Amino acid sequence: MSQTTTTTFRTCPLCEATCGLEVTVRDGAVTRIRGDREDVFSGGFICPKGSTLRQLHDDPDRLRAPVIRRGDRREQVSWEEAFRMVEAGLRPVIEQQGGDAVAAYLGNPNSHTMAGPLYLKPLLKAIGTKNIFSATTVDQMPKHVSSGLMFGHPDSIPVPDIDRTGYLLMLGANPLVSNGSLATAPDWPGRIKALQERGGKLVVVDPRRSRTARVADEHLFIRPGTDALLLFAIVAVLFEEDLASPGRLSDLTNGIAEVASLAVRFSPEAVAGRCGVPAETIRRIARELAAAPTGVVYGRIGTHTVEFGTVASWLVDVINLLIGGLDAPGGAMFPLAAHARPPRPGRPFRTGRWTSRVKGFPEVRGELPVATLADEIETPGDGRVRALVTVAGNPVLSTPDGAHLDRALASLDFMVSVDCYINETTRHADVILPPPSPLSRSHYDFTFSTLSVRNIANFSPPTLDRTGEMEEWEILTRLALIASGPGAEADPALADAWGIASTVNQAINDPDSPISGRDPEEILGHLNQYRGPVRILDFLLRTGPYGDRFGEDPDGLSVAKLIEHPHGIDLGPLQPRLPELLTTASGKIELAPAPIMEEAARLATTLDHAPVNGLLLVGRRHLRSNNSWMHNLEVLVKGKERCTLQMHPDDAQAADVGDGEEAKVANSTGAVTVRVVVTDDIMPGVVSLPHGWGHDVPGTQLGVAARRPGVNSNLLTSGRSLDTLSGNAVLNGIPVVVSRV
Ligand SMILES: Nc1nc2c(c(=O)[nH]1)N[C@H]1C(S)=C(S)[C@@H](COP(=O)(O)OP(=O)(O)OC[C@H]3O[C@@H](n4cnc5c(=O)[nH]c(N)nc54)[C@H](O)[C@@H]3O)O[C@H]1N2
Ligand SMILES: Nc1nc2c(c(=O)[nH]1)N[C@H]1C(S)=C(S)[C@@H](COP(=O)(O)OP(=O)(O)OC[C@H]3O[C@@H](n4cnc5c(=O)[nH]c(N)nc54)[C@H](O)[C@@H]3O)O[C@H]1N2
Ligand code: SF4
Ligand SMILES: [Mo]
Repeated sequence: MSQTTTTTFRTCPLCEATCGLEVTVRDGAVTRIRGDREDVFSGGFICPKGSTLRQLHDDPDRLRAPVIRRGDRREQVSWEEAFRMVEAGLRPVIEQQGGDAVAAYLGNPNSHTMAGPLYLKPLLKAIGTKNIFSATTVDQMPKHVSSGLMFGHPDSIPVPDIDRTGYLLMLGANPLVSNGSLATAPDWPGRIKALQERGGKLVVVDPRRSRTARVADEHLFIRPGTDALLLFAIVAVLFEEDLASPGRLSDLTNGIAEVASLAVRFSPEAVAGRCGVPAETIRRIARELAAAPTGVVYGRIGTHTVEFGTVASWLVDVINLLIGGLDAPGGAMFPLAAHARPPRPGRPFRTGRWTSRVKGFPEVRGELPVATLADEIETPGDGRVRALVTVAGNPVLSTPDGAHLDRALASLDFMVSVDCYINETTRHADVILPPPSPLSRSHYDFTFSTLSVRNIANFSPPTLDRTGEMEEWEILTRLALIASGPGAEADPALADAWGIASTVNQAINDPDSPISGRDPEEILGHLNQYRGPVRILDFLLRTGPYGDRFGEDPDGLSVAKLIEHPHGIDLGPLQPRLPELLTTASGKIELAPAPIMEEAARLATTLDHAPVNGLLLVGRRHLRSNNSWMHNLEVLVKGKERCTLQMHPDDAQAADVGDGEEAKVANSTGAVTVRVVVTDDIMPGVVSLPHGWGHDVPGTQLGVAARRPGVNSNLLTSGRSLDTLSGNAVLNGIPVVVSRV
C-alpha cells in the first residue's frame, strides 16, 4: 500500500487564542501537529495543548458512539436507538409538565464549536424552557451586563488593543497561562514583549505573583474581591486631579457627572486598607494611565467572579473612556468580525424579564444563574425541573457547591448529554451523544472572532474522517426535532434546508440587507454546495462586512475564499466603531446606568463594614490543563502534581502545615484535603487552588484522569453568593480555614 502524507492547516479550538496548527496526516492518521508559522495571526505560536488534539482524537476513553444507561450498566447503542430513548425520556416530561420542566446547561466548549452558536438557540426554543443555565454565570456574565447597560447590547464588548497600546493595566487575568480571555490574541508572551520593547508598560494586579505578573513591569498584590474599590479609586483620582479627558466621546456620553460625584466616596485613602494597595500607588497608577499617550485597562476572571463583578467590569470601561482610550487605537476597541451583522437598535438591554422559580433570581441575557440549578431540580412545586439536557459542560466540577448539584442530578427523571466523555456530570445521563473529535469537524470561530484584538477570518475543513460520531449540529437538530414534536425519525437535513431558505428569504425581503431584492434561487444555488453550519457561515460571510455579496465583489469573503487561504485572512487592525455600534435608547454611551449606580452605592456602604479576617481562597489555571477536561491525556497531566494549595509561608506556619504536606481546606459549604505548596508567590491571607479537578468519583470513564484525580475546588464555593446584577457566581475570595491533617 502506498503511503501518502498530507499537510493541512486548522485553527485550534481549545481556548480563545485561536492558534493556527499545521497537521501532518499519513494514511488517515495524524503523525504531527505543530504551530503554523504562516498563520496570519499566531505566526507559529502554540501552547502545550495545541499538539494534543492528536492524543484527544486517539483517546480510547473518548466516546465514538452513543452510550445509554440501563440500571447500573452502560451500553453502546446505535444512533437510532439513542434518539428513540431520548424521545421516550424527554417528550413525556414536556407533554405532562411543560417545557420549563426541562432544563439545559450549556458548557464552555459550545463557544468553540460551529454548532454551539448556531444550533443551540433553536434547540432551546424547541424545548420551550426558561430554565436555561450555562458556564457564562461562572465566567463573564458581568461583562455582558455592563456592556449591555453602557453600549446597548450585551455582546458589544470592547477588547484591549494590546498591539498598539503604550500602557496596559491588567487585573485578575493571567494570559501567559490562560492564553487570554475576552481578548483573543495568540502569543501573549510575544505581544507583551513587543509592548515593552516599544517603551510601553504592563502593570498586573493579582493576589498571586502569576506568570504574567512575573514578566510585568510592575505587580501589585490585591486582596481578593476588592478590584471594584481599586478601580473606583482610580476614577476618583482622575476626577479629583482633573485628568479625565474622554475627547471625542464627551458629547456621546451620558452620566459623566453622576460617576464623578459617586467616585468621591472611593478615594485611594478610603480603599487602600481594603485592597492592600497603598493609596500613593493607586494615585500614581491613575496618573500614569492618564499621562500615557495610549492606555487601556483590562480585567478578567479575577475581577468578574466576585461579589461586585459587574461594578468592576463597568469601572474598567469607565476608566477606558475617561482616559480617552475607549474606541481609540491602543485603547479598548470593538472588533468587527467577518460574519458580523450591523447593530440594530432594538429594545434597550434589560435584565429580570423573568425570575428563577425557587429563589427569584432575575434572568440575564435569557438565562438564570447556574448556582441555582440544583435548587430548581430539588425544590418541589409547579415548574420543577425533572429533566436536563447538557451540551459540552461539566457543572459538577465547574459550578458552585458541586456536591449539591451532584446529588440533584442523581434525582432527575431523565438526563441527556451531548459530550465526548463519561465524566463527573455525564455519568448521571441516561443517554450520552458524542460529537466528533476536533480534528474531524469544520471550524470557524463565531465567538472569538468577535473578541479578537485584530480582525481575522479563518476556516478549517475537517482534517480526518469521522469514526462513528455524528456531526454536532445534526445531534442538536435531532434533539430539537424530538423536543418540538416531529420526533426521533424526523430528517434533520430537511430542517436545515428549511432554515437556510427562510434565512435567505428574510434577507432578500430586508431593504437594509446587501442582497435585498435578489433572486432566492440564485442565492440558494450558490450556498447549496455546503450544508449545516458551513452553509450558514457562507451566507453570513458573503452578506457580512467584508463579503463578496454573491459575486458582486470578487475580492470579498466567502467560505471558498477562506479555503483558498488556509493560514487565515488578516482584515486589519481594529477600527473605531462608535457611535454606529451604540444601541442604547439614547443612542449614547450610558456611563451611569441606574442599576449599576445603585450597586455602586451599595459597594460604598461596604467601606463602613468591619473587614473580614481569615484566609481567602482564589483559583488559578495551568498551561497544561483546560477547565475540567483534557485531564485524560497522559501527555498533559504527567509530571508534577498540579492540583495543590498555594499558601504563603506565614499562613502555613500559623496553620502548622509544611510544604508538601496534606492539609484540610474547609468552610461552611464543604471540605477538601489537598497537598500544600508553600510559596511567597501568593500574598499573605490568600490561598489558591485550581478548579476542574476531582476525578475520583465512581461511574466515569476517565482512566488517566482517575489516576491523578485532584480535588474539586467547587466543593468550597457556595451557591448562595452571587454578583447581584449578573447572577455570576462568586468563585474568588472564598473564606476558608486551613488545618493540618
Ligand atoms: N472555582 C472555579 N470554578 C470555575 C472557574 C474558576 O475560575 N474557578 N472558571 C469557570 C469558567 S471561566 C468556565 S468557562 C467554566 C467551564 O465550565 P464547563 O463548561 O461546565 O466545564 P468544562 O470543563 O469546560 O467542560 C467541558 C465539557 O465539554 C465536553 N466537550 C469538549 N469538547 C466538546 C465538544 O466539542 N462538544 C461537546 N458537546 N462537548 C465537548 C468535555 O468532555 C466536558 O465534559 O468553569 C468555571 N468554573
Ligand atoms: N491553560 C488554561 N487556559 C485556559 C483555561 C484553563 O482552564 N486552562 N480556561 C479558559 C477559560 S474558560 C477562561 S474563562 C480563561 C480565563 O482566563 P483568565 O481570566 O486569564 O484566568 P486565570 O488564568 O484563571 O487568571 C485569573 C487570575 O486572577 C487572579 N485573581 C483571583 N482573584 C482575584 C481578585 O479578586 N482580583 C484580582 N485582581 N485577581 C484575582 C488569580 O490569581 C489568577 O491569576 O482561560 C481560558 N484558558
Ligand atoms: S494557546 Fe494552546 S490551547 Fe489555546 S488556541 Fe493556542 S494552541 Fe490551542
Ligand atoms: Mo471560561
